[in-house]
Amino acid sequence: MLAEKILEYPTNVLTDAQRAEYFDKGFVVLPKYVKEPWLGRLRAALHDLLERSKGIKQSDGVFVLEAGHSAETPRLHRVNSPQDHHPTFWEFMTDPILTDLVADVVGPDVKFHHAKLNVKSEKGTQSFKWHQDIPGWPHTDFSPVTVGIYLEDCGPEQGPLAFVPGSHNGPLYPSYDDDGYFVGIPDDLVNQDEIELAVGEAGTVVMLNCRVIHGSGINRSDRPRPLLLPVYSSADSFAYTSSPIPSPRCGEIVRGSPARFASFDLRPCPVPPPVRRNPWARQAETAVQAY
Ligand SMILES: O=C(O)CCC(=O)C(=O)O
Ligand SMILES: [Fe+2]
Repeated sequence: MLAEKILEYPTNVLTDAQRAEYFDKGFVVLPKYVKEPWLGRLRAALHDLLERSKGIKQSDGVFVLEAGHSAETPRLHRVNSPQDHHPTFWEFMTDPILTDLVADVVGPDVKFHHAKLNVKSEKGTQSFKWHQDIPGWPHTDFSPVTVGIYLEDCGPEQGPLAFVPGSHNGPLYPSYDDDGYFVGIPDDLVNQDEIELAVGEAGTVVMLNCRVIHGSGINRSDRPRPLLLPVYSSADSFAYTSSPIPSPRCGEIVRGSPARFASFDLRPCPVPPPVRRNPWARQAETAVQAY
């Protein structure tokens, strides 16, 4: 659904000012939006996944490990599709606490696309280089939104999400190298003076539009930075490719009704090369682990 149409609906959760901020800047931060008991349940689910990762020695399609990972000290960069590996995550991602919120920026009919849980363990992790998400999973319009939920407090030293405000109104960058790896956006295209950090206490939510330039630095602190990142779109927005982070739940309508017609935004959207490579296959060589 296009922005003009979305804005015809009243909001459920956001104030008009918060929704205007999302459409103006490409992101909005909602301090301490998720509270107990959800926070405790989500942390317990993360704990279960960390326990499960202890048996893993190499990154695979689910667990992306950080250097130094061991059974004694599990160190995770990311868990792909957490909603398929612990029921609490899917229950949360389909609860009105999120789906009503998402409806405020995509319209009343909401479709799930994929999710990840970026743990960014303490004491030195890979960063997420500057990038836009939509070249990773192009859609017929630009309604897709990622909802980031900080499961623990996140300060500037923990590698919080960082944004170039307003960049969702600029061009989209092709984002892949000649070998089919997602490489994001060159650092020199980003003016360091414009960057805004999204920090906050546990439960703080960041909604980011699929076009906005964002990234995050190395977590050099002694605390992890677990950030749950489900992605949704309007029900009438359709992906051009299969999801790079697959899930049997991709395409599920989590609020309202399925679409009978697709929505089209005529602004160009770059598509991935025919063969995409697994970024985690060369984790040591590149900091890009994004979209
Ligand atoms: O976890 C982060 O800091 C950023 C992750 C991100 O942008 C992505 O996974 O697309
Ligand atoms: Fe991203």
